[in-house]
Parts: sequence; structure tokens; C-alpha cells
Amino acid sequence: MSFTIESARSIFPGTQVANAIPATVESCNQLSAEDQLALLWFAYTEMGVTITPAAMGAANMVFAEKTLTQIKQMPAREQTQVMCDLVNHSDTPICRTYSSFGTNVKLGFWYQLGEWMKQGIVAPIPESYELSAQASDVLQAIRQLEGGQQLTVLQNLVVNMGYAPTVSTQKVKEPVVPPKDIAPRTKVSIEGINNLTVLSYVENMNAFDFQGAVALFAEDGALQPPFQEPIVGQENILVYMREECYGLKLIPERGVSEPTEGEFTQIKVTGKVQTPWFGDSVGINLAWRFLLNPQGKIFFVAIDVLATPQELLNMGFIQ
Ligand code: EQ3
Repeated sequence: MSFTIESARSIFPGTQVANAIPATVESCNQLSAEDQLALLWFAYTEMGVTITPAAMGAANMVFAEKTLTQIKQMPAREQTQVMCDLVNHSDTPICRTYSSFGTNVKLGFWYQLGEWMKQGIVAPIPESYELSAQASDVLQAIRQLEGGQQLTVLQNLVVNMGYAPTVSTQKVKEPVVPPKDIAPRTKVSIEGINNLTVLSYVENMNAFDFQGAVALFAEDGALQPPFQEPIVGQENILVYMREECYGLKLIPERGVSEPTEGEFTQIKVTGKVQTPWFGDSVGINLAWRFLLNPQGKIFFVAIDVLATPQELLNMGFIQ
């Protein structure tokens, strides 16, 4: 029997994924726009981690400049309306433009608005704003998540704002700007793993050599980001990586490798990833579940956010 992408998704079924993340995102989405904005403000200001302004360099902020300037020049009431529209997925020109941004531009856009809110340039969340009872419950749920999981919730909420019609969106592909520099290569070692494909994957990703990383995949191979459907095919994976992975630092720690059906090899690696937004002050605990085909190419890799730090040690195969 050979694998399909669908069957590959369930390798290492014992991996405990942080399901509190989609659950929290879902409960936040149930709140009114004002509550969501205030909740995000309170969560963000409470989190105690500060964005490295240099991270803005990882985002192609030119795409957002015009919209940001437009918002800056609006009267306070309109600024608040724009922010509510974004949360409500309203069909407005700004919401459509926002939806065409990649993840890092969306995060940078809100970072900038947040800075302007602090400076009084953009309408702030009133200090006296009283969250509804449901919103206070969601804030409590966010407080209970560990740092990396809180950021994942925030990232998810921000990424899903805006208006994207379900048919024929003209998605702006970011690589219109010149490619970013390739970082110096560093050798990686992973306890328990000597598989060259996996080691090169990490080395290429950390050097932002996405072409090199994609070349390690089978032509019809797939990459499944946390809580998302798999992205299938080398070309699509490359577009995704160019848009989402610049500035990430993969820090794998340990892994197991074992042969499986049809001369495939399954490899589970656990470790951390650092995002350019917070540098080395936050590490998100992750697992990479690789399935290599008989030619040693990546047929499938899933990236999962782990439920607990203990999961970093859990290499269990069949549980
Ligand atoms: C202004 C304020 C505060 C209030 C206003 O009312 C509303 C909003 C939205 C506000 C602003 C909020 C802001 C500025 C939020 C910023 C959040 C940020 C910067 C979050 C960043 C999160 C980054 C994360 C979670 C990165 C995770 C990366 C992962 C999991 C990478 C995984 C990958 C690996 C390891 C691979 O091997 C392949 C690729 C892949 C990407 C899947």
C-alpha cells in the first residue's frame, strides 16, 4: 500500500496538538467587533512581550503604506469604523486591500496601528472600556495559554480579518519586490536524527533558501502548516514559504526515524520556532511530522503547535 496526502496526515497519531488555539480563536470570533478589538488590545498590552521593531523589515510594509496613511488622516470615528469593518469582514475597499496582504504585512499593519493608538494618532480603545462577560471569559482563556500559543491565537485572528470574496480574488503575490537576502548557513544537529533530507530542510529554511527547501519535496509533496489544510505541490509551497517564512528560526531538538509502509520513512522531530516579531524572547513548541518517499524526498510534512512543553519529549509512535 502506498500513502496518499490524506493518509499521510495521520502519521504519528499520538502527537498532542494545542487544540485550545482554534477553540479560543473561534470563541473570539463570536464576539462583537468592539469587544474583539478591545480584547485584542488588552491581551496584547498584557502579554509582556514586545515586538522587535526590526521585525518590520521582515514584512514588505510598502504594500500597506498607502492604506495606513489613509487611516492616519481620518477622523477618529472613521478610524474606529475601519477597524470594526476589518473584524466584521465587511466589503469595503480597505478590507479588500487588507485581505490581499500576506501574514507579515497584516501583523505589521496592526503593529503600526497599535503604535499610533498609543501615541493618540489613531482612535484608542478607551481605558474605561468594559468587556462583555463573554469577552472577559475569552481573555481569561488567552491568559491561560503559554506565550507561543497566545501569539498563535493573535496571529490567527489578525490573518482572518478583512474581506476576501470566495471567488476570484486578485491576491497580491509579495515576491514582486526583490528577493530577500539569504542568511548565512549554519549546520544543524538533531538528537536521534541523521537523515540528510530533514537536516537540509532545517538548514535551508534557516538560510531563507526556500528554493533549496522546496527542492527537497517530491513534485506532488505537501506541507501542512498548523491548523491548516495541506499546501500541495512544489510551486505552491514555494509561494507560501516566500510569503510566510522569511525571518523564522527553526530550532529542532530531537527526533525519531522509522521505516513504514511501502518503503517510506516517517520521522518526527520536536523543537521550537522563533518568529522575527519577537526574536529569541518567545519560542513556539512544535513538532514536524515528516513522511519521506522511497527516493528520500519529502512526500508530506505537517507542522503542529504542541499542547504542552512535555510533548517535546514525547516521541511515541503508536499510542
Ligand atoms: C493594536 C491591537 C493591539 C488592538 C486592536 O484593537 C486590534 C489588534 C489586532 C491589535 C494588534 C495586534 C498585534 C500587533 C498583534 C501581533 C501579533 C504577532 C506579531 C504575532 C506573531 C505570531 C507569530 C507566530 C505565531 C509564528 C509562528 C510560526 C510558525 C508556527 C512557523 C511554522 C512553520 C515551520 C516551522 C516550517 O517548518 C514550515 C513553515 C511554517 C510557517 C508552517
